[in-house]
Amino acid sequence: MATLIKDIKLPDNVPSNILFEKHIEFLKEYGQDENNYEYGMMDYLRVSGMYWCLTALEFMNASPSHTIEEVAQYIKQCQDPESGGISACIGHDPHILHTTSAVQILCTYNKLDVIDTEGVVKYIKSLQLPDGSFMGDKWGEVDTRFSFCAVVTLSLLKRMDAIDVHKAVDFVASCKNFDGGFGSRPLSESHAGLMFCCVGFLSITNRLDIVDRDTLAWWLCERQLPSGGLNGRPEKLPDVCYSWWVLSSLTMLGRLHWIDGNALKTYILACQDTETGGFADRPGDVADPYHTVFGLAGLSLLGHKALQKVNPTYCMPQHVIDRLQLKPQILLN
Ligand code: GRG
Repeated sequence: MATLIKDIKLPDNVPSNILFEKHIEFLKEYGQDENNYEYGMMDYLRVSGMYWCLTALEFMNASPSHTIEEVAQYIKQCQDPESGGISACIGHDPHILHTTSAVQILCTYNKLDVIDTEGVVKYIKSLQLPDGSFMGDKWGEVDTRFSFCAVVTLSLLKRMDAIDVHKAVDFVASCKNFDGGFGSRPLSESHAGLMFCCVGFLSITNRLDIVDRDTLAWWLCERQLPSGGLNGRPEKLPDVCYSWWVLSSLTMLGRLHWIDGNALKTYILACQDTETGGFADRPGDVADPYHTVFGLAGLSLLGHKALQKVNPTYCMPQHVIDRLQLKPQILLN
């Protein structure tokens, strides 16, 4: 069966470097006006949005527009005293994704003491099902993203003992496909984003022996298109966020050198908005904090010296992971 290659043509004038000042201004101003329509529309992803903005600024060694205390107090108000989970914004239902983002932010700034961490542990534990999988929240959606969030959060809190790790590993192993990749649930299509979640999960649980290393790394390398950009699955367009999901997975597998790093670097730099600042999914599209943090994280993995070193498993500054004395498994070349 023929494979369709969809791709884009890079613009003629690709910036030769990171537009630091523009990105810092873009991130500091993003979503600040509470009276703005977009502010209300972004309620459902606010705490994760804070993680994207703050982490991107941290990678660039820049400080946020709010004080760390203000950030921590906002997160505190998002914690549900009953379940212990953290929501996207004040008054919403808690969800594992925002609970993880909140813990990542608070660990980065050494501010875990503002929330009830035992409540968070109780919440994550309550989401594990008998087959080892995790729900995203009390409404029951199951996905390997939530398995990853569970172990990221509990390992940052040093409370991996709270869940059944063996069963959690069995569930993720059951999501492995014939092509070496992983999907969101057993028999679901392989996807680079979920590959990151499953490889990251196995890196934290020290079970990377479960992956078919070279088959998986080959599938990930196949994501690189003639433009240099990466897609998330066959026959899809490139998107700068896969610079992170794919590259971090290849790094954990010790196979980063299997892709053309220079071509990818050019693609990522081309996704910068030279007027507004920020990175977009593809050159010329509208920039946002999600694509900005993962574009910068990808450049950090490619060895950009002016950026802080990123940890490939946690997508957090390496110095924070070192401070917490965490040692997620990374396979050597
Ligand atoms: C960053 C530490 C850290 C945690 C986040 C939530 C999560 C953990 C990761 C998300 C991984 C991810 C991007 C999954 C993709 C899910 C999916 C099936 C997307 C498909 O969306 P489409 O069809 O995208 O819009 P493509 O690119 O395939 O067209």
